[in-house]
Amino acid sequence: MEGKVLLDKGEPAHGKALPGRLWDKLSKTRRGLTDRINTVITGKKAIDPSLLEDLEEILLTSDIGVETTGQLIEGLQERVDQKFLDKPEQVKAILKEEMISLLEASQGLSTLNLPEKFSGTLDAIMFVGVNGVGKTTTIAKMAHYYQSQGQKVMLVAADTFRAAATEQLRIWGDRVGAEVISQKRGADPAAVVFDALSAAKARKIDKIFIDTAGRLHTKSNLMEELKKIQRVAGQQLAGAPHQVTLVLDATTGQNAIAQAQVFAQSIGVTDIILTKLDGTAKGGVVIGISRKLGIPISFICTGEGLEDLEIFDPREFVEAIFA
Ligand SMILES: Nc1nc2c(ncn2[C@@H]2O[C@H](COP(=O)(O)OP(=O)(O)OP(=O)(O)O)[C@@H](O)[C@H]2O)c(=O)[nH]1
Ligand SMILES: [Mg+2]
Repeated sequence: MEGKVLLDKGEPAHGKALPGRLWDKLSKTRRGLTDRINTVITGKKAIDPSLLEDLEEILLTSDIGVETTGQLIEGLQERVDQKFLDKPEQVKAILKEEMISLLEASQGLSTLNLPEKFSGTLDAIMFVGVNGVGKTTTIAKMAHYYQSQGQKVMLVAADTFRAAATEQLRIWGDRVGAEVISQKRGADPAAVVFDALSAAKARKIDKIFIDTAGRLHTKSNLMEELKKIQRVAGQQLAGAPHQVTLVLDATTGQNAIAQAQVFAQSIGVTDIILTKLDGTAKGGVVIGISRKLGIPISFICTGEGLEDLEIFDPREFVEAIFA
């Protein structure tokens, strides 16, 4: 008798944690995905081809991508064929686990400085991406994040092309209390980085964030400029840049995948940050990008403020877009 009482007390209240900040921020994607899936499975008695077609359509319009959607639907079909799956209400739980394992597979490929890692020596992190994706804002958030972890950070204005770029980085630098290294407009970005690394070594900085110009990934001369920055950085500091972080705007959906492929092929990318997940129903693109490129996602951004940066956690993310 007594044992039974104890067992009852030990059970979690409703088996679920309270929805957190990420849950609120990802509401648009969740509505597009979960609410629509709920609608198609409610009242269905069996998993028939028309249900799978409806699910396929929903996954595609959430920007998960054609191939990844195909893989998820095939996985469901196989389970139906093997009689491991027959109830429509089981579909969500299976899709969720599949998405988490797709994401975890790419995260596992990484051996680099993901957020938890603190090397104890100077790390140079170069930010790349097309115009307006959120590079400069994300650098400010990262600087703020690492400072709160007790690290010394420095920002480098290697976008010497756009008139207001250095000024914008300065304003963020002032706000977070980090030093910003810059030169005059039109200076060689590689030279700016070379000098900044020298200053960072002298000042015992832990992390230096390099802001590069927003550039169209189709312009090869601009890719050459990024390669030059990489080369010259390595001459000043062995192994620099230690990370090449590609920033992608989640609201651009499948176009973000195309950009990622070009950057990955041209200059190499160590990790990806997805921004603007707060304003979009296309959050599924995170899963497509991860599966297609096999590049780990280090952080995601969900707003314009300094605190709107989250360490990417596959399970937490999928739980927030899939209820
Ligand atoms: N809603 C939302 N807006 C964001 C987020 N990240 C950046 N932004 C906004 O996106 C706009 C562009 O951000 P920037 O940081 O200037 O982008 P960038 O890549 O540095 O742009 P360029 O230097 O011109 O290439 C700004 O208005 C930011 O406030 C985010 O996570 N959510
Ligand atoms: Mg910028």
